[in-house]
Amino acid sequence: MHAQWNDRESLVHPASAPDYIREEQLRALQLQRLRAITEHAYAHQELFRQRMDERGIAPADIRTLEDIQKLPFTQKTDLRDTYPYGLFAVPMSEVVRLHASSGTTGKPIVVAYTQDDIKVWEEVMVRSFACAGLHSGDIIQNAYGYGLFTGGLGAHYGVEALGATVIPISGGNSERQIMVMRDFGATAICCTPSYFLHLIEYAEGMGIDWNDLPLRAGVFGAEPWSNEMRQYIEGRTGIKAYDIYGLSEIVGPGVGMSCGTKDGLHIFEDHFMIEIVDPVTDQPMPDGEEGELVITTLSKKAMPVMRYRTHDITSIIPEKCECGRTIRRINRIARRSDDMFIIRGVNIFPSQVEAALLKVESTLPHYQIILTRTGGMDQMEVQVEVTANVFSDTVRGLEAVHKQLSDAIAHILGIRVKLTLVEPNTIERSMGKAKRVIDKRS
Ligand code: DLL
Repeated sequence: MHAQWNDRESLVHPASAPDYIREEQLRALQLQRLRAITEHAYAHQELFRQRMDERGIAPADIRTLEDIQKLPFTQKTDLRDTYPYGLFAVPMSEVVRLHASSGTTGKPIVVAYTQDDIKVWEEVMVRSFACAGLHSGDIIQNAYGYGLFTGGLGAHYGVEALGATVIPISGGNSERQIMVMRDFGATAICCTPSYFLHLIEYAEGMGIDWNDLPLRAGVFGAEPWSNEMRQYIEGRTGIKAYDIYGLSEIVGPGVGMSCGTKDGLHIFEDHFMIEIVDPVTDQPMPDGEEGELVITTLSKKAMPVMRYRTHDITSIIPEKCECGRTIRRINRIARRSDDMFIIRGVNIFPSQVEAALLKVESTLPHYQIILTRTGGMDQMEVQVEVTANVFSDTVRGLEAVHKQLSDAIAHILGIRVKLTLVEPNTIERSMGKAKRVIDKRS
C-alpha cells in the first residue's frame, strides 16, 4: 500500500516540511532570503533601485527582519506603469511562463516566472493541498479558469506535483462539470466559491444527491467569501470547504491556505513575508489588529515584488494553530480596502451584506449590490434571491422575509437600504470571480 499523508497524521507530504520548522529557524531563513532578494531586486529592477537610492538605502542596510520597513512599497500602479516587462529581473531567456491579471480598469499587469519560480509555486500548491488533507489517490477537478489567470495552471501543476490526479476541466459548462464530477469520481474540486454555489444549484436541479458522490473537499478562493458562506456550502453538500488565497502579483494561488482547524489561513512564510500596515498612515500594526496585508516575495527571481500593497484587509492571528504548523496565520480576507463605498456617511463593504443575508433562512447566497446617484446622493440597493417557496407564499409571507432581511442588513450596516427580493436564478452567475457590486454612479 502507498504511504499517504494528510493534515492529521504524522506522515506529511515531504514538501510540507517547512510548515513545521522551528520559529527561529524560519525567521533566520526569512532574513537570509530577504537579504538575497533585496540585492537581486536592487541589481536588476530599475524602479526599485531608484527608490532605494532616493531614500539613501542600500541592500546592505537590511540586517534584521524589521529592517524590511526601510524598503519602499510596491503598488499595483507600479506594475501597470512598467507594463509589460519593466519589472522583470532576469533576461527573457530565463522566463518560462507569463501570466496576466486584467483587473477592472486599464491595462493588465504581466507577471513572469523562471523555472525555479515555477517549482516554488508547485511546492506551495502542494503544501496548500496538504492543508486540505489531499494526497496521491485523490482525483481533483480543477474548475479554475485556464489561461492567463493564475488559478487554472497554478492549481493544475500543484495537483500533479502532489501526485494526485488532475481533471483539467477549467471553468464553465456546469452540466458537464457535474457529469464529470460524478462519473470520474472527483474527491475534491477547485473553483471560486461563487461558482461552486452555482454548481450546487445545478447539481440539485439534475437530481444529484451529494451523499452519493465521493467529493469531500473544496479548495475555494480568488474572491472574498464569508465564514457564513463556508457553513452554507458545507451544510448543503457535506464537503469540507477550504480557503485558498493568492494574487497574481505575488505568485497566484498558494500564498496562503486554511487547514483542518478552519481558523484563518496559513501563509507560506518561507517564501512570502507578510506585514500588516495601517492603510492610511502606512505604519505597522501589531499582531491581532486589522490592516492592509503587505507581501514581499522572498524567493521569486523573474519578478521579485517588494512590500506589495495588496489592499486586502486582514490581521495576523497571534496564537499557534492546533494543526501543528508553525507558519503563522492571517484571518480570512473578507474585504479589500478598495471595495468600500460610502452611503450616507457610513462605510460599507459587500462582505457585511453577505454576512447579513446568510443569517436569514430562505435566502439564497446570490446577491448583488447596485449603487446609483440621484441628486448628488449615493443610493444602495441590495437584490437577493429567495427560495421558490418564499415566492409562492402569501404576500404576508413575502413581507415577513423582506422585513427580516431588511432588519438583518440594517443591524449590520447601521443604516436602512433598499432591498429587493428576486426569484431564484435572476442574478447572473459567474464562472469565476463574482461581481457583487454594480456601480452605476458615474
Ligand atoms: O485570484 C489568484 C487565485 C486563484 C487565488 C485561485 C486563489 C485561487 P488575482 O486574480 O490577481 O489572483 O486576484 C487577487 O483576489 O488580492 C484578493 O483580493 C482576492 N482573493 C484571492 N483569494 C482570496 C481569498 C487570484 N481566498 C485578489 N479570499 C486578491 C479573499 C481573495 N480574497
